[in-house]
Amino acid sequence: MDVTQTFAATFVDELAAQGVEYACVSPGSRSAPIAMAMQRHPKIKVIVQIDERSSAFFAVGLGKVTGKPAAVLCTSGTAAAELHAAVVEASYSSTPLIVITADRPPELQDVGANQSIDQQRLYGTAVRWFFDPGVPVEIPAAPRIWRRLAARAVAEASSGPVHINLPFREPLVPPPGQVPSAQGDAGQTVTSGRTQPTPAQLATLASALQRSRRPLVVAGEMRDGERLAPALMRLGFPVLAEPGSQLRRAETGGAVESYEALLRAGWSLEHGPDLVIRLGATPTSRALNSWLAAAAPPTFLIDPDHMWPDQDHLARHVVACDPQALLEALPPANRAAWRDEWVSAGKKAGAAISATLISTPVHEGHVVRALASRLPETAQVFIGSSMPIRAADSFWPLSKPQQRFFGNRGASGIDGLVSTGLGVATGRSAVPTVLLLGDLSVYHDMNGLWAISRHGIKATVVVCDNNGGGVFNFLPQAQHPDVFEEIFATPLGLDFAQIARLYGLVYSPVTERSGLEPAINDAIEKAAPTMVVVRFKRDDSVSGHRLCWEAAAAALRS
Ligand SMILES: Cc1ncc(C[n+]2csc(CCOP(=O)(O)OP(=O)(O)O)c2C)c(N)n1
Ligand SMILES: [Mg+2]
Repeated sequence: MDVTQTFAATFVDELAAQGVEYACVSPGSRSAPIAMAMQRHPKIKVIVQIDERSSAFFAVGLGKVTGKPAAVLCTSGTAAAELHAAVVEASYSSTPLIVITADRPPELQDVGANQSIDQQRLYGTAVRWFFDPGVPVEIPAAPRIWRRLAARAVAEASSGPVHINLPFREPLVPPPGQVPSAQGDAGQTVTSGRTQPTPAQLATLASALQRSRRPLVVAGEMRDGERLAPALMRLGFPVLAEPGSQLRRAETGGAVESYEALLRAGWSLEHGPDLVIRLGATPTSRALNSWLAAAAPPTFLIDPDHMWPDQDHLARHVVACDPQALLEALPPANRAAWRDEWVSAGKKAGAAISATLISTPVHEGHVVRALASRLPETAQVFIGSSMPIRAADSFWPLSKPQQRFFGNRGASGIDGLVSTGLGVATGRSAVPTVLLLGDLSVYHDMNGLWAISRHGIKATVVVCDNNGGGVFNFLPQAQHPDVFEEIFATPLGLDFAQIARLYGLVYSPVTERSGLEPAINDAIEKAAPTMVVVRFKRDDSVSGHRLCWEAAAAALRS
């Protein structure tokens, strides 16, 4: 058997032995040896997609939900460049991902050969590890070397993307009827563990907390954030947790509802913390970030992945260790009165917002509340960038323990969101998945919708169709009406009924508040994947948000 084929079978077998379960594959010739090995491997599920960009984002979704890297495979040339956006998202969100690009051999590089580009370090600093082993050759111990390559790729990808560039010489496929087999022993063991807090790290935080009267926890997007809930419950501090932190739930203890309203109302100015513990990514809420920047309380940034998520350079202590081990080791502190002040103010603000939503035209806030009220106890939501992620932060009440929230907050693109959401749905297919996306975002990754029917994915796509980029209506460019619609809002004027039909989804349009909850409920319960399209005006969103903040402020004053 040709060495290329044996290499491919062995390399793929070791990927599987290291726990890689999914391979997102796009068609091509140069990638044939690996594609065939993946398709034939009994433990690897192949997800085929034509669009490499969608394919790579799908793999990112799989990585986010499973915590294990999915492999993405493509052929040489522009195909490899299509993966770049997803690599960037994986890099900045510390998402496991293994990108495998097939390549021309050295003699076909830089000589004008067809479909050959420079793929060396194509993704620059966005990858945790790049390696090009060269064209496979027969040397002693080759199977061990090939297996090591796969094992190391998986290990290096544990907290971000890895790029393996594989040049192949022809013939790229074996003669018909011949199937290569893997060589060598599978399963080299590569283990790593979470960094435990040092005694000094613990002592510094514990003594600061002992002095603190008004400690506050701020939790941004985090994988597995829910495992911190018991420790936070025991500590009993107020927690400002965005949905993607997995900590906005009663089980966290001090989770504060509608905290954004407290900040916007200025209530927080008289209730400032004297110490902040930051967990996870930089918060989404602009109001929260600017309040923290202005108040600048002594801040402990818990940063296990060395991401330095501290845009305002506030952290006095950057603590690189496992947050769970750190929080669990802290002595209990009783700050219940302070916690309850925040929690009850949040409840008051939340109730005022609910009352306001009853009488205002539909906007994202209504969609979020309807989704929260109809979402099954066990479910996951993939929340798109732009207004959906902000609206979820502003309007999602406390969630149930078995509900999980994901987004592409690494680089906050509006690209690849359909596919990342469908990757999340596929990686944990036993629970209902809802994608909450803006209309431009759906358009940007319409190709990604194809996977739903091709791969039998069960998901509900809820589209906030405000005919354009509604987020811009909240920004200063909205004050320039002569250019605003053309170059910022960019209304598409697309008929989503036709998009749903093209990709085989049930189309469920909503225009009235009263239709929202039933439509979402039906969609989640239906066996057929459904696109719920909620139409509303961008202006109604701006005024509707303002009314909510005003009502909350009034309630807090009373
Ligand atoms: C790939 C990419 N291109 C452009 C942007 C800039 N951008 C941010 S929000 C947005 C509009 C998104 O519109 P839509 O998905 O309809 O969401 P809405 O703002 O209406 O909620 C754009 C173009 C981006 N974040 N990512
Ligand atoms: Mg929109």
